[in-house]
Amino acid sequence: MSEQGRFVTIEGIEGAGKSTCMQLAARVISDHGIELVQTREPGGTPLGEELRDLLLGHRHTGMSEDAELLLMFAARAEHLHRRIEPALEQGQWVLCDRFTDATYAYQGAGRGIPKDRISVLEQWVQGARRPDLTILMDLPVTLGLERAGRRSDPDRFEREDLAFFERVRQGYREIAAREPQRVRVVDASRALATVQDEIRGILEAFMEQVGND
Ligand code: T5A
Repeated sequence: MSEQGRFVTIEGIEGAGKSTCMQLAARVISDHGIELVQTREPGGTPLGEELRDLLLGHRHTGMSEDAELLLMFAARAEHLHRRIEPALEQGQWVLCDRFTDATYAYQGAGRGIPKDRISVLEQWVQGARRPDLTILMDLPVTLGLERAGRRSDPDRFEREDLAFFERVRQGYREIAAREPQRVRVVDASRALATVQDEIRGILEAFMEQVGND
């Protein structure tokens, strides 16, 4: 049986540069001859992408917090079952734009849903599966929203107020403080080339460490 792949996630508030840096991260990993699945949450499967449309679109602006939380985990259950677990089992790596840290940050810190309720769903849907490495792209909320706003019409989350995103950012930083081994914080307010150099360094160090395990 081949060795299990590794699960790498990229997190951060709106406009942090996750999508931009996913491309670079994918290249750095593939350049080491590692087979890679590149995906995102919510989404990553046909059902997950439909749930993403419901979650980010404006057809259900008054969606309850619990419905939002459960839809995130419904998409995640499908994603794990159809894409993430099969890829990892085959020894491929998975690079995912957002995962459950986003749920703790947005639905937990942002919306105020207690952590222990989220952790029940995390256990149920994921079992022991957790990311092996998470890159948290951190930057001031105003800068992130400014960058995101330049690019597209606001989705349902992007219409939240500044205080919401401050709580989300803080939620992410608390996760990083609790799990410094897994979560590497990158200052994403700097020039793109500088941010990408740091991400490259983190990934190369991680691949070397995995190679030595
Ligand atoms: N969500 C998700 C939850 O609430 N709970 C969950 O469990 C999960 C999984 C998903 C939404 O769902 C929520 C969170 C989100 O609100 P999304 O589209 O996946 O939405 O995520 P967004 O954060 O909305 O994606 P964005 O595209 O806005 O942000 P990115 O990907 O971080 O930013 P990116 O790369 O598109 O860059 C934005 C702009 O900035 C420029 C880029 O060129 C681009 O124009 N840029 C820089 N400019 C200057 N300097 C730099 N260093 C730059 N880096 C990027």
